[in-house]
Amino acid sequence: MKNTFDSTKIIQFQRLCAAARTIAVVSHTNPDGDAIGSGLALSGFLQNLGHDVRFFVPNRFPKFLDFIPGSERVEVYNEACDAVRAYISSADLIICADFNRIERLDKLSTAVEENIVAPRVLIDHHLNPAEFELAFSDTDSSSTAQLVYELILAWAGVEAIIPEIALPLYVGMTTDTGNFSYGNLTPELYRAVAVLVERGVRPIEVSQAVFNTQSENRLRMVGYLLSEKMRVHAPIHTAYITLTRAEKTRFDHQIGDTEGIVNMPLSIDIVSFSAMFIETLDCIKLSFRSKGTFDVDQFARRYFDGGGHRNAAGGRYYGPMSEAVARFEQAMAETHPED
Ligand SMILES: [Mn+2]
Repeated sequence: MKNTFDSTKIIQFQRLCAAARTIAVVSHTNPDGDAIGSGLALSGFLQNLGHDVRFFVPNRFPKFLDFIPGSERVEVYNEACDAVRAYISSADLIICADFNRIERLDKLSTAVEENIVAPRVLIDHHLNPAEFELAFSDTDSSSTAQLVYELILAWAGVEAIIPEIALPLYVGMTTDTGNFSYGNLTPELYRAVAVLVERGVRPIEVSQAVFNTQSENRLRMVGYLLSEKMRVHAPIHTAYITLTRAEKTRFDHQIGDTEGIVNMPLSIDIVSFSAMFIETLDCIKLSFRSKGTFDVDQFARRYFDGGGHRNAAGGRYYGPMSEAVARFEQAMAETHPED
């Protein structure tokens, strides 16, 4: 049995919250379903206990997450810079959800760094977390939402999992596991899901809202990328896709539209490693996914200044797309992922 949520740590966390007049929950840049779901659940839970809590992310989250009741509570830094900065830099407690290093907050990290008095608490499942005053870190967990679920359960029992908290927790779990198809699918995860369903979550409605609400443009972009842009290197079980800014414009790309595309080549029988290159204003963003034992966290660290989990990681490259691809090809020649 893991001691991520042993009673000493829970008591320490309760004390930190009790001593804080204001609490800032923060999550990472390009927030995904787990960032938003775990942040909303945690901030909602603490709010219900009477704490003054606000939840912040550095930039806008994908539109499909708007269906979560309470999503209007998420405060986006680049839409209200000064007010957000003032609250965070003077908060009495900062809780970091679903990321492992303050840099992952990009521009929001300045506000956190400015606050030199507030203790920082981590709740996260990414590898190699930085030092925090108190850390609930479990890299074997499917999602941060699963950790928030266990934290709430250990603190306040199942009664605290009211429907407005159950739903965002479920969204975090289902998005970080591709609707329960990859990642760490443990008995504990399914037990948590069972409880969330008992507490009012309707899985079919969530699936519809999360997975079946893409735009026509997005679906056409996926078709184009798979047909025209996917390269498969059968001998080394590898596939990759590149997406340029011009192509994004052509398909009226919206935030979140590239989500999940990197997983698609893994559905090819002989592919066990998939990469996606996305051109942004200042760099090429890379995503890596694997099935089986190939460690994409190590790969991302070694070649692309990134990291993540064994089967899902990210990185970046500063330079043109052609160079990023050349570096990738070179890296592949050195690593040879096998089944
Ligand atoms: Mn996560």
